[in-house]
Amino acid sequence: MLRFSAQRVSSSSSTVTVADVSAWSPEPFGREQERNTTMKRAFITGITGQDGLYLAELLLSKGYKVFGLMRGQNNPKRELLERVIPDVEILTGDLTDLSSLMRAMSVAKPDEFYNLGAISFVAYSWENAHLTSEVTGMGVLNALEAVRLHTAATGQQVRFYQASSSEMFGKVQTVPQNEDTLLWPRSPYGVAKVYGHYMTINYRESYGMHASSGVLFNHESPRRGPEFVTRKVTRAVARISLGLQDTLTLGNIDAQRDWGFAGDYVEAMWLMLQQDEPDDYVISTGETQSIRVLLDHAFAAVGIDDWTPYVDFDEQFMRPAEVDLLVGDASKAKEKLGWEPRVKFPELVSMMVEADLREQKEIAGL
Ligand code: NAP
Ligand code: G4F
Repeated sequence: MLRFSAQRVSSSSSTVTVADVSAWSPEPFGREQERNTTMKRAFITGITGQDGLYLAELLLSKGYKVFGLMRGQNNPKRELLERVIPDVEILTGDLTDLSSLMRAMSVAKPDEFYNLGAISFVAYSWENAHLTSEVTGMGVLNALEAVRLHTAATGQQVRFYQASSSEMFGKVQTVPQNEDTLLWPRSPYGVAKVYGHYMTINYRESYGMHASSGVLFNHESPRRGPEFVTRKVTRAVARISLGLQDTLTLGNIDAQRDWGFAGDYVEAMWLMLQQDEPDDYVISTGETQSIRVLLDHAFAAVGIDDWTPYVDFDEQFMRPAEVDLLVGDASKAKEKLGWEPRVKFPELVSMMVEADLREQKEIAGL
């Protein structure tokens, strides 16, 4: 049973709304693989992001003590975190600052380190290629170094998860893509992720670190940032159906993505760190849809069969180099982790449209 409701969180400078999906209660995956998690400690970078929130909830539900890294001197998402996941201890720091990570490690003393922090918006990465390389690429090196130095100083073994991405496949060399597919990134973000991916493998091979990479395909939820195409569409569809917006402007609607539900995908992250041996895993649904099909489902959810009058094209949303087709083969994750996605694409889109309808009604006082 999936239940979603929108929450509004006010801060002094802005009002942030978030779909509260904390009521989402998964059937536990891989019970037989569960180690004794009594007060195990986890440290998450990217705690304020979509995946950080779901992962923190998952780990808290398993009895972990969870620490999250938050950047900035007055991050507007602090209040959101304190409301949605009050049991998480927030530590300040930045992936570009190794000393801040070391300080956070000395407090968190984690058994498991999930490196989810990144500049994650592909389009933005062309405009801010250097910054993206620093955070999304070099940030991984800093995270790995923080773990290595912490272990050297304390003797504590720390398992490490790196949030790798299907964007690394770029100009895809096989269909579907699996762990052996040649990487051919098409964006500064993709290049930075390839660096982080191989650095994670290198630390595993060089230092014997329990370091695993999840090569995750696109995953979405009501918590997805509104800059990404799924949430941009579901939010606009909700607003159009409520008479709050006339049209939706997009770029390349022929691109195809393998879209899953973020709540399912964070389970795979956790499972990777419960294995005796570290490894790399593709996580995907195995099904791909174009943005046209996304539009079909999203508009149908509010009773609109023909979306063409509502959708415009603008060159500004086209990318210098596009990833045309992504579809993943997650057989290894199924076989070794016992992981499979549960939420199907139509259900995911309906869930997001419904959450956006609730949120937009609340904002508009309808
Ligand atoms: P997201 O919602 O964009 O969250 C990114 C997180 O990174 C935010 O918490 C952000 O903090 C943090 N961050 C940004 N710059 C930072 C810095 N300099 N130091 C520390 N933290 C920083 O991303 P997501 O969708 O949850 O994805 C999580 C991870 O998985 C990312 O690494 C992403 O690249 C990767 N990934 C995502 C997908 C997907 O489809 N969602 C697929 C494959 C891989 P602020 O809130 O302060 O900005
Ligand atoms: O939703 P998107 O911005 O996601 P994209 O580029 O696939 O990246 C996401 O998934 C990656 C995994 O493969 C992650 F690593 C990454 O961090 C991020 O989470 O765009 C999806 C597709 C693209 O082909 C884009 O060109 O939608 C197309 N699109 C068309 N019009 C648009 C728009 N994308 C956005 N964001 N906005 C548009 O108006």
